Amino acid sequence: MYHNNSINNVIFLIDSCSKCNRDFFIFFFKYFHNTIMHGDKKHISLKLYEIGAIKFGSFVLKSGITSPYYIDLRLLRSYPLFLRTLSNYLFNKIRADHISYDVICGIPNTALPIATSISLDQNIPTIFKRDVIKEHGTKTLIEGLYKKDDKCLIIEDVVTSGNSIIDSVKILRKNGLIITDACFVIDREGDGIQNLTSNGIKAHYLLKISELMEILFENGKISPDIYQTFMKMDNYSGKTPTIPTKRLTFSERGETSKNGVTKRLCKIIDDKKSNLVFSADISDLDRLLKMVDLVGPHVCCVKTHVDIINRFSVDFINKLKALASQHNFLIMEDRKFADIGNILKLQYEGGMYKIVEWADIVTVHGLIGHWAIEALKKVSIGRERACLLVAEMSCQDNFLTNDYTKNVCNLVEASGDFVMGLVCQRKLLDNPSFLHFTPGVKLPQTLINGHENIKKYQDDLGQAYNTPDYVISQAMSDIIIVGRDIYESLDPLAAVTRLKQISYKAYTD
Ligand code: S5P
Repeated sequence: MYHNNSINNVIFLIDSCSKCNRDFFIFFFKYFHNTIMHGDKKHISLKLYEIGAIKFGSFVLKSGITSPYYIDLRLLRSYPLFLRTLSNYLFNKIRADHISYDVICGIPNTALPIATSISLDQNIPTIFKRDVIKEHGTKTLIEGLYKKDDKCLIIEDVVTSGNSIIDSVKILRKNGLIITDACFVIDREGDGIQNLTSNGIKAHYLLKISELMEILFENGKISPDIYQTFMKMDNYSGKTPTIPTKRLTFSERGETSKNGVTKRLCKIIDDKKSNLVFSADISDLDRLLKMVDLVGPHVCCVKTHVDIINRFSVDFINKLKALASQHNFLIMEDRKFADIGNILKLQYEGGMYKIVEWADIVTVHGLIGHWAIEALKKVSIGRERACLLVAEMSCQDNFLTNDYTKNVCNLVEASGDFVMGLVCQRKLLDNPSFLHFTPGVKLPQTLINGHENIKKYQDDLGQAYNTPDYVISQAMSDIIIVGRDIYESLDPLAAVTRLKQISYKAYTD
């Protein structure tokens, strides 16, 4: 039972117990949870990513090499519960691998809180090696109690070349300690393990960097581009970083498409320097039109849910169309069709909304397959229209699987010109004529625990958010869709301006 539960859940359970039960739980849990399983690796990887401990960009490492990613476990000290969880994983690894020790030694600085956490939880004494000898007092280089021939286990956060460990081990050995093992969180898959082995140190670790990246990719946290860049690296250790190729401009992408709506949208985006879609999810018709009039000059498209509008009328549509031509934006109806072809046709052309008559773009779920597109195409003959297929959703715990997303991508690629792209959370298609639209976007702000580096946050009904910069630069999407962060803002004009600037810059940079 405990193997399948996340450690956090168990810690919560433990914390809610009486003192006596608590001790029993800790013993029981630690006894059984002594191996690192795939679920644990996933938990660690996603949590490290969530707290911002895995960064993407261009980083010069201690060894002088440039790497397109950086692992910063110093942040762990800001997340004590997770620090403790991770330290527990490491301790279980130590047990599972039957490592013997008298003392443990964390390598300064990042591994010190990890070693301390293990020490406190397991009542294991620690020592620590100073970088420079203290000039006053005892003038010791190694702090903490130990005897000659004590066995010392090294604790480290990340290993690339293994040199930090080897340097410390030399001094510890000179002072009479025996060192045969080192335990660390991530193997960056450089030549660290080889170097440690040739220095008589056996390596034990929780995760390889390639496993971590694969988990992030499979869970939609990094785009195929970033993943491929990583996979192409020599030994994944950052020795030969591949510089991502420059993206085509939107105008260039428009030229690659045969769809008139894509061409128009791409031109608008470059003319207005805005790859921002405003999601006008406002029920009050007058407020909606006022807001669209205010933000219209700064967006490439306005997205509606007409079925939430009180007092919907043809007059409303006429006013919206007038604003669209005045401020030069397209209109998208986010209908998310999901019925059989025949019903979908009736819904698109008829009823009180007559969507085909005024919406340049309409959204449709991918689950119906190619008949949905046939039905929409049939209705829109003689008009310049396009649709977007929903391949991924921003809400948490949704049922769209990777296979589903892949099928939708295949459908788009096989569907010809009527489909202009995808609603998704990251770049999924290489063909530049298809555009990726990503909702679930919010400006960065001080969030949980006051830490700005948390990328993902949510509303109280499961909507999960990323920052615009993350969506365009890291997830490599093309266009952001933003609703509440604009229309609920105290200053919608400032919000829309900032959002468009950040997302257009992220694309063009
Ligand atoms: O996965 C999705 C797909 C869409 S189209 N997640 C979404 O949130 N959307 C839409 O984007 C949603 O219907 C809403 O209109 C908008 C997001 O609104 P916000 O207020 O959370 O920015």
